[in-house]
Amino acid sequence: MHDPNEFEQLVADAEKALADTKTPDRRSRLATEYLGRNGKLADLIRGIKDVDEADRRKAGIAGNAAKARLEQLFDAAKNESAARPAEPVDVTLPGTSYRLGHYHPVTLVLRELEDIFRGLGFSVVDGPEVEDDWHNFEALNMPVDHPARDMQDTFYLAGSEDRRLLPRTHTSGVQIRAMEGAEPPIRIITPGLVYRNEAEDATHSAVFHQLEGLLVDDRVTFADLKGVIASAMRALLGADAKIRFRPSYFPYTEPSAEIDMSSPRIRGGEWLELGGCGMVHPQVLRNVKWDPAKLRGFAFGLGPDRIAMLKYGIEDIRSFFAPDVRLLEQF
Ligand code: YSA
Repeated sequence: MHDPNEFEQLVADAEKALADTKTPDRRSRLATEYLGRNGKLADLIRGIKDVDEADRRKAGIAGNAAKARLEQLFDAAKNESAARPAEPVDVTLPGTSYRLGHYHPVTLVLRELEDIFRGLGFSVVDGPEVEDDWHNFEALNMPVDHPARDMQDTFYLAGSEDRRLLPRTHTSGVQIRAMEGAEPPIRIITPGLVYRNEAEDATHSAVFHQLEGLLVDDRVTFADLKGVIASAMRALLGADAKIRFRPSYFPYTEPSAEIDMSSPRIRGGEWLELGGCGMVHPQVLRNVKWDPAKLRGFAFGLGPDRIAMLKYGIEDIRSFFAPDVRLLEQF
């Protein structure tokens, strides 16, 4: 700095800039520009040390005066904008519209099924997606080397050789978890994701949902199982939906069956596979220390993705797991 008059010039500039400034936001930025620690005033004050000795005192006084004047200017501007009444609200302007999200079609089916089964007296429980060998296989009557383990192609988690942890291949392990340490009777459903090392196509995904059900009490028959499944599916798909049971095999049920359904409104009434079911095998009850001489039960595992495909006319299961909001926007 060479000329103490530069302080006066700075105040004049600030006055002019303030007069041109409309918004409180701009004004506050201008205050920082002039009065901030690295602002224009601080710059000039730092330059005082370079002024000729004879004028240095005068420059100091001018600097202090400029600081006081700038503070006064910016304070006054701030007070004036605070005192001004707020802009009037134009109530005729259209409101802000927000985009609404959509539930995934599989979530819709799962929620509807949960409601239906709650109405039939079942409670909804949750289970872990990473399961151990005992719950996913062994307690379900599938010891190591049992050929039925090949019915589901399993991924294993690396580094878990001692406990053989795996992304569960079905929700049936939650049956064991629900019974272990509990007292009969029991009536639960458990929805969730399962994982299989499978080739994918329009009706097979390597990651998909299941909805497991389990009921154990002292007098339970296959007729109860048929009644529960038929009324749940009619509630979901309409009173004209038909259910059929085909003999099948699962190591944890005896007898076992495959459930098919048909509805005149879905693919022209074609029979479609819905899931597996059966009467709980006595060995499964023994594995959780329940007495098969006193207890009977039924269990089932349904495929909600396939049900959602049928209900909403979706051709390819893979679209449920693809990140495309155009699918979701339709529901
Ligand atoms: C059987 C008896 C019980 O007492 C309890 C449950 C079960 C079901 C058994 N745990 C199971 O997983 N059987 S399953 O392999 O046939 O799958 C059941 C349903 O899941 C199928 O009917 C189908 O609807 C669906 N599913 C199977 N693989 C699938 C699939 N959905 C999509 N993609 C896949 N890859």
